[in-house]
Amino acid sequence: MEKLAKFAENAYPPALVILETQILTMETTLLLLKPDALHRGLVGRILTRFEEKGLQLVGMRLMRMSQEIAAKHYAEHVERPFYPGLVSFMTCSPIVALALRGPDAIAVARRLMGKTFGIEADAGTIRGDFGCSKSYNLIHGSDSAESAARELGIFFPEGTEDWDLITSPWLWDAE
Ligand code: 3AN
Repeated sequence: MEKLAKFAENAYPPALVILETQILTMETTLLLLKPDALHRGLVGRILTRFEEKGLQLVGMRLMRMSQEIAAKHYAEHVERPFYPGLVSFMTCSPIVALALRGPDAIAVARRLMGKTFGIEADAGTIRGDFGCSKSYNLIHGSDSAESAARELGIFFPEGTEDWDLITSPWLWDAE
């Protein structure tokens, strides 16, 4: 009994008082590791960035992006001059689709990715550290809650994996 009381007193992580302003929204985001990431052998290193940050892997698929999936995924860009090249690039060889969960995961993942092309992306970001192309940019990440829901539906139609990350109290303040 005494031992148990002692343990609770020194429980890890210590119970924190979470202020209203610290409450974060749990989100799941969709990332695509593009063909250049696979050809360059960067899948592991890119995934490591997200794991180290504390996002939870809840979906992972090595797959081909078909013309149909490309048309759905990039529907908003169909009129853009770069659209045909973008679709050829994304369908030329396999990609890896990832679903990652965590507090504010959509914005957190976008910050880790950096600006659209490596040439202007900050050092320390994935695009900033691993590339200087103005066409190939290694990774896609959902840019809003609406796109995340839509894109997760395209790449993980059967849903994502629901599992407990035992380190989450250390990473996410709660859960
Ligand atoms: P991001 O991926 O940073 O959200 P968006 O949404 O502006 O970038 O563009 C979607 C994708 O379209 C980019 N990931 C990139 O692959 C491609 N793209 C955007 N602008 C260009 C461009 N000027 N030339 C070629 N591809 C482009």
